[in-house]
Amino acid sequence: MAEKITHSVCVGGPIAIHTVDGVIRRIRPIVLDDNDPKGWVIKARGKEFTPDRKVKPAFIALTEKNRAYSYDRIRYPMIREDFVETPDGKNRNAENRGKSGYRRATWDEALDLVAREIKRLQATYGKETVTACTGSHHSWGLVGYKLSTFARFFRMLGYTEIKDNPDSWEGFTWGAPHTYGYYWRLGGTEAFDLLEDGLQNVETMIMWSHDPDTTRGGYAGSESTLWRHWLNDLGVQFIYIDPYNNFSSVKQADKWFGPRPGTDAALCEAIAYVWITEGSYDKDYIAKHAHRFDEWADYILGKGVDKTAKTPKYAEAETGIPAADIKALARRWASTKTMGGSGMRGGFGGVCRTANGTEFARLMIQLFVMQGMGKPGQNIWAGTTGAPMDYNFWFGGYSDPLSQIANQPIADKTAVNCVIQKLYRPNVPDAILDGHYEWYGEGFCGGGIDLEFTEHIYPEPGYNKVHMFWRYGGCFMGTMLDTNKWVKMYKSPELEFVVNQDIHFHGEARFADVILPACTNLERYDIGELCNSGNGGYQSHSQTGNSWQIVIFQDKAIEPLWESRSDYWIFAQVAERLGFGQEFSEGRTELDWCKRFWEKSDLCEKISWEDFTKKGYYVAGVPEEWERHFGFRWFAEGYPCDTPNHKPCQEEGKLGTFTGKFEFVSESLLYWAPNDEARTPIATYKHSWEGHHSIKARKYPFHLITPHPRFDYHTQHNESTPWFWEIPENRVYINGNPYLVARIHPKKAAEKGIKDGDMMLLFNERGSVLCVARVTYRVEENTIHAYGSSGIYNPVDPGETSMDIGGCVNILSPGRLIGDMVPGMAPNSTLLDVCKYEGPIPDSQCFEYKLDAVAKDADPDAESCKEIIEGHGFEKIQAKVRASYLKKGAAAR
Ligand SMILES: Nc1nc2c(c(=O)[nH]1)N[C@H]1C(S)=C(S)[C@@H](COP(=O)(O)OP(=O)(O)OC[C@H]3O[C@@H](n4cnc5c(=O)[nH]c(N)nc54)[C@H](O)[C@@H]3O)O[C@H]1N2
Ligand SMILES: Nc1nc2c(c(=O)[nH]1)N[C@H]1C(S)=C(S)[C@@H](COP(=O)(O)OP(=O)(O)OC[C@H]3O[C@@H](n4cnc5c(=O)[nH]c(N)nc54)[C@H](O)[C@@H]3O)O[C@H]1N2
Ligand SMILES: [Mo]
Repeated sequence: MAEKITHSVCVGGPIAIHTVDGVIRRIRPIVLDDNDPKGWVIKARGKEFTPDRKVKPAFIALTEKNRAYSYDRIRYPMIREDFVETPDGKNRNAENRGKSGYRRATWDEALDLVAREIKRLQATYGKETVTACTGSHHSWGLVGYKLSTFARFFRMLGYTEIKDNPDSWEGFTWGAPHTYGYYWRLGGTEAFDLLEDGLQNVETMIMWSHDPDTTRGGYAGSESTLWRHWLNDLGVQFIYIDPYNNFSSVKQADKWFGPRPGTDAALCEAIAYVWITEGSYDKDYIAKHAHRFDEWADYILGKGVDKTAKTPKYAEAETGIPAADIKALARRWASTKTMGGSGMRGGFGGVCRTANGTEFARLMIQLFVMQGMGKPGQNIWAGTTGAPMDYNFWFGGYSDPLSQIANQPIADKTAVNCVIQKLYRPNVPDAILDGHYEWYGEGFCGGGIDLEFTEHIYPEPGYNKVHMFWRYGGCFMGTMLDTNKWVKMYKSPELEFVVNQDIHFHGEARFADVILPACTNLERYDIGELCNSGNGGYQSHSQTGNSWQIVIFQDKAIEPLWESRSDYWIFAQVAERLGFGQEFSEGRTELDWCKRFWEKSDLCEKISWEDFTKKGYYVAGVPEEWERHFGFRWFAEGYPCDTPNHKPCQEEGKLGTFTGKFEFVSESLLYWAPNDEARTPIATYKHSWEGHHSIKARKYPFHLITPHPRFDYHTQHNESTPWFWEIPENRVYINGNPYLVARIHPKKAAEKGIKDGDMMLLFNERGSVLCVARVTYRVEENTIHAYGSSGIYNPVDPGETSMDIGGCVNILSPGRLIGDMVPGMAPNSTLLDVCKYEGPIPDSQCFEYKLDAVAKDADPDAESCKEIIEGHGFEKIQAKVRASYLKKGAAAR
């Protein structure tokens, strides 16, 4: 037996992969050895805290074996059965996309077709006729990353780029810079060294729209769970504010507040009201550091244009939280050292993805400012970041332009896109279907606040429209908005040619003319530093979400399965056919590129290439007396900024706002957008355009919230890992189909005649999704909770905008953006109604479509892979999946 242990990083953290005879047997945490450096020690309140000597993956990472051998891997290149390669691109049966079957093709046939179509289309309409887009997330590794390999190929080709919306940060990106700058962190905060500050000083933690045990596993693994247990052991009290009593809250909360979704800004205003009327805020700090505070205070006290005092009673009417509780919360916050924040990094959270997201973000920051933000134990810090690190060791994260194979110095030549026309991701279907679209912003606006106000128009004057879509990943049915519009777009003959390149057969794959099977990052070489997302307009030093700073050689654990190939190989092949193969690869293999990252970073000074690739990882130790740079301390104490990610303004002791102070009346909004109704110069609570005050609420009385899935990383795991479907809080089998669980309050369930375990239809004017009801006091009364951005897209009538039985709740979300000038997504501002579903139980055979498309083992060549799988128990999973799909009659429960 040939046994091997290799290492990798996935979206759920680092893993060690045990293989035997070329087959993955186990996925394990990485356990450090005696040669690795010692961990940091934080001394706090008479105790010492140090991390365990292993690197802890999130549980989603432990599914990597299942994901590699999944039943829904795309195994061969495929071409739509009724696709006709007409010379003018017309009459290609576009309307059948989504329901047509596929035939297996050879790689040569598929790649030749793709190259021919690119040539034809670009010769006819110009370079801009091709557009392409990845998801927000990607398998980990700097070589294969979307900003590396994908970007290199498409920039060299020339194409209409699709700008991502800052989906994780929305309200913070578009709101927070107008209060405290930090546009270069997309409105997120700086949490440097706040783990130590928290352990030493904090008394109360406000976990606002935050479920860290669920979400922090993304990127950092489960490292920070232990830190929050340490805080518990020190007697710190935790307050959770979330319409759903989420998993971390159930485990940890001393108190849970369940506001009506999208009304948190009113809660902020009332907390401020209590502090102002009781005099319990830091007046000296405000006098020194705040701009136009008094005007805002007047507004809170009812002396503003609306003449309404923002009393706890006023907030009770909006949020549903009793006024006495609001007062108690405000008083505890003011009388104890309090830290906290919104969502996974303090500047995220489902609440920032609502129609009121910018206003909440600004008001929440203002509250922390009122208590002296930056003083010991008083800060925005969500208990998930801010571990000590060696700031002098640089390896590079995926958003660093210096760490992408699209650019120098990793490549000899930087790839430059010659097309300036752009599309905006949430509105790609609108642009294609209407032929015209206008929007504000640059997607991610890390380069400056002014970028938020740039105007774009599609098509750009003098440019042609897009006629080819190369979709890399297939998740948008489950992760974008009002997603049935993507169905309509795919069926439009405006798109003459559609390619889908993914690892698993996700929702959009079935709308492609050609499907190209990529392999997982366990089947190719790569390199990456755990949790380092880089400095390219994101949040620098995100590795502080992790206890160990660790760079990993992502060795190839197994050969690509079936006929899948690495994305690099696929792009190199097409580049070859289009005449820029050599320019694309610069003669390098993927392993050669990995070595470039070692060579061009500090890693080469620390460990030889041979030792690094042999051991598989390198841990950068933290010096015993590490440099401390507490987030915001410099500002609170009035010295030039010393945190590692500073800007010139901060060296002068100023914030990145117009005035350099915390702006309670925003000068940047007064300057650029004085009439913007969604985001006013004074941040205020505003009724949602889709909320309980809307006329629509008469018909659709419930708020749907669709947070990030506890049992998935967006669409990447649930769909391909059937054992997740056995978790009763995730899915419940009925008639062989694993239905997503949606949660409803007992009072409302009774009114609707719905019992726990009943089939419950979620519906509004945009579509309907059939779920299984969980009747629970864990949701606020007016809320329906169902994990979003993860559904298995499974319409009963394939290819149509019909009822879905896969839990694809993003079908129900509004396509409307936060404001006319605020192009953020707001999936948590969705109204709908529910009913007990008593219609015919859908025939789960429609799943067969997917299986047929991916699992046809017609060719005997497939045998070797099949043997691998059968020899190691995967056949059982496979059989089970099939049986459950096919089972009819009695419910499987
Ligand atoms: N309702 C609702 N919707 C939301 C959100 C919400 O809170 N609620 N949150 C939003 C947020 S913050 C985010 S980040 C987005 C996430 O939305 P997406 O980024 O769209 O979601 P993923 O499922 O991560 O999509 C990744 C896709 O890329 C593919 N892929 C991964 N690695 C590779 C690779 O190496 N090669 C190839 N070829 N393909 C690969 C995967 O198979 C998958 O199809 O969802 C957003 N949507
Ligand atoms: N397991 C897992 N982990 C992940 C991800 C994943 O898909 N799965 N995705 C990763 C990504 S890309 C990101 S951006 C982060 C996202 O991290 P977050 O933005 O923090 O995650 P969410 O789940 O959207 O929001 C957190 C909480 O907000 C609550 N919430 C929703 N609406 C409201 C509201 O109106 N008011 C209040 N007070 N609370 C509200 C939800 O119930 C949820 O418990 O997570 C990352 N980690
Ligand atoms: Mo995200």
